Amino acid sequence: MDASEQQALLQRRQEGGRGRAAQWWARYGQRALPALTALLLLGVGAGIWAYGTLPTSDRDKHPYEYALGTERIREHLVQLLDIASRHNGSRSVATGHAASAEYVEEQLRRHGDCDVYRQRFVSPVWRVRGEPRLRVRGPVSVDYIFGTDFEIMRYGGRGARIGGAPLVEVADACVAEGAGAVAGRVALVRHSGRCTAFEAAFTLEQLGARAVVFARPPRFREPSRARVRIVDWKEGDPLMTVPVLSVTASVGQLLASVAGAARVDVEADTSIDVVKTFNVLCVGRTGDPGSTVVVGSHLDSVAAGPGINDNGSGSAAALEIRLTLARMRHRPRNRLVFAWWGAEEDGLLGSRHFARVLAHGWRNRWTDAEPIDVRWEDIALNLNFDMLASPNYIALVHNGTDAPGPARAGSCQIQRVFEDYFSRHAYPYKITDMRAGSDFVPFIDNGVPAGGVLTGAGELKSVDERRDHGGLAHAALDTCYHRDCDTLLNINMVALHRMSRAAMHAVAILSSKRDLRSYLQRAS
Ligand SMILES: *[C@@H]1O[C@H](CO)[C@@H](O)[C@H](O)[C@H]1NC(C)=O
Ligand SMILES: *[C@@H]1O[C@H](CO)[C@@H](O)[C@H](O)[C@H]1NC(C)=O
Ligand SMILES: CC(=O)N[C@H]1CO[C@H](CO)[C@@H](O)[C@@H]1O
Ligand SMILES: [Zn+2]
Repeated sequence: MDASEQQALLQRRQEGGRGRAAQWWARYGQRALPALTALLLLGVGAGIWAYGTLPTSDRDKHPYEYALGTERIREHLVQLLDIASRHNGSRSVATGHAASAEYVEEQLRRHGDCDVYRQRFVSPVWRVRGEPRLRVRGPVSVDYIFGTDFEIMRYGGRGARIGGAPLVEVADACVAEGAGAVAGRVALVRHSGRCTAFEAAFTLEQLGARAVVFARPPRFREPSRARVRIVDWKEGDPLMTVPVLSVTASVGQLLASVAGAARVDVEADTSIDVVKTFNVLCVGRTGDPGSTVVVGSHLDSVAAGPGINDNGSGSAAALEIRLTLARMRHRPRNRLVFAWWGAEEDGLLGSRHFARVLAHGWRNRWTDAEPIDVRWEDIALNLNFDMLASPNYIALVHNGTDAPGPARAGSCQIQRVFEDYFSRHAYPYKITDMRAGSDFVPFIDNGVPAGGVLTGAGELKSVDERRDHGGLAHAALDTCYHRDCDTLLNINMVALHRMSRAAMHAVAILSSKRDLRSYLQRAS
């Protein structure tokens, strides 16, 4: 076949094809037109409907997260700061905590959609009213410098004026028999290690010591301001009465060399009062109580400042999360309990009290009058929000692997929920430890998985961290940590925005999770 024949053949085929289509259209096309039009309109309609209902943007997929208003959180912080200013510049257990709690309670009662309870307990409050003195008279006489040579340890006694007391070095402060004749003397302790500072000091007080002086090991350059108190102190537990000082290793060495010959003067104008305080609980009315999610933050500040970042930012964010969920009529699958802990700055006493009552059936004079409808075995997990707006912040997520055995798998799952949020927004974040320092401790210690986010405190930002997270290197993440400048100016609004939404994300995801318990047990 040659080329022209082939072309002719092709042309005939095309014409034939066109011919058949034209015939079909002539026979059926006129009648099919309305049906085809209807089908087309139906398709367009379905498309529009699907577009309107299916989650298409990030905002549609995470409505709670986007509904959280950073400005509203800031408004709560303005209120908390105002409360602090009316209470000698602080919101501690002894000052503005109760007024802060009343503000939170009022907001919850009006707009929170939950049952509001107070859980009462007592907390020791330690105060230093004047500068303490430590003087040695004898072969050498020295007036030691407060803050440089010596410190008064926190919770170290109710104040005393001791003049010319004999000094005795104690070989082993942990065992009463080895303590020797300390009655009426000032006891110097250079080696303790087998017991806590409180156990050693309290043993010596029981034996009649008039004051206790701990010398620091040489590797520390400064005297210690650690607490000398039972860590998880509760009503009825003892507290120190006599002064407890810490001195540097070199001062300790000098004191030891003159012990026996020297006399010491100790003056301390301090007090310990045991005051009533409380946790505020907001118990949700819907969702399965058998898989309760406890969202906690601490409401009190240190005595030294108003605590607007520490930890007002966490508690204001938690409040606004609760109010936003209520406004949006959120119906969680798992019950939500929000807790504003008291006395965190005095050693997590509020959250420890909660765990002691619920997990261990501990009773104090108020527990029977407070029928709070939460059982420990009902709690599936704890989310903790502490400082969320440090000025030189790093977005930190707690390391779930740090949680002890039974709480570990769940804590890792919670960590992942937070990581999802930061990855989805391409926000830099870093994993930080979850061992001590905030209110998740009583939960993980009693088998409940926990997690949370935070923005850092007094630690310095490294050069590497600056590269990855911005801000200033060689500067503290929060230079106002535990100081009087922790005010609204100390709030980083970008951090507050990102971190509060991270918190909301976790609350929304975990409270809506089907089979939350088995989800938490799933290995990574
Ligand atoms: C504030 O301090 C003054 C003087 O120290 C004291 O009298 C007053 O009771 C304090 N107020 C509050 C609310 O703590
Ligand atoms: C998390 O904690 C575990 C155990 O304490 C540790 O081995 C791991 O390195 C930590 N991870 C990070 C990213 O810090
Ligand atoms: C996240 C954080 O740093 N929170 C702080 C809140 O207050 C407690 C008690 O001082 C600190 O230990 C926490 O570090
Ligand atoms: Zn603090």
